[in-house]
Amino acid sequence: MKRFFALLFTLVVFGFSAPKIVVKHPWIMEPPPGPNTTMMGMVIENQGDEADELLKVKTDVAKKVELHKTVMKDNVAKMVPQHSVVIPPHSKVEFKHHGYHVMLIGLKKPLKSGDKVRVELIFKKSGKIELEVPVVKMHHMHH
Ligand SMILES: [Cu+2]
Repeated sequence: MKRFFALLFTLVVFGFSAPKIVVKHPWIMEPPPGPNTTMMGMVIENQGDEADELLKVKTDVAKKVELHKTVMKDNVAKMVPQHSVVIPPHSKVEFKHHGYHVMLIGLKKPLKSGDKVRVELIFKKSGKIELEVPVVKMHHMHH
């Protein structure tokens, strides 16, 4: 019996490959005057041996949150909603103005630089990751 547990332990520790998600440098852009919408960026790093997938982003400050990807079409930048974003093993995906980003649509209160916003990321395998995301001022809006 002891040997069985030792074997099981070995399998769990060394035989189990999994994604390992680390989120770095999250930010939310201080919304420009006008549209009640802003953008969130971050770097999602997967240090594990298996891919993971960002399925959903949740926050109380916006009515709706969407995953977007900016693509060039006929020389015009267009934002295309994404169902999910795959984070391959041993790599990182940067969320920023161009490329992938998180769109916060229908802000329920004004966000000012210096504010902190609670955001939940939901991954297919890693589950829920909670973040405190600072609101920052940006000088250029590439959108
Ligand atoms: Cu967008």
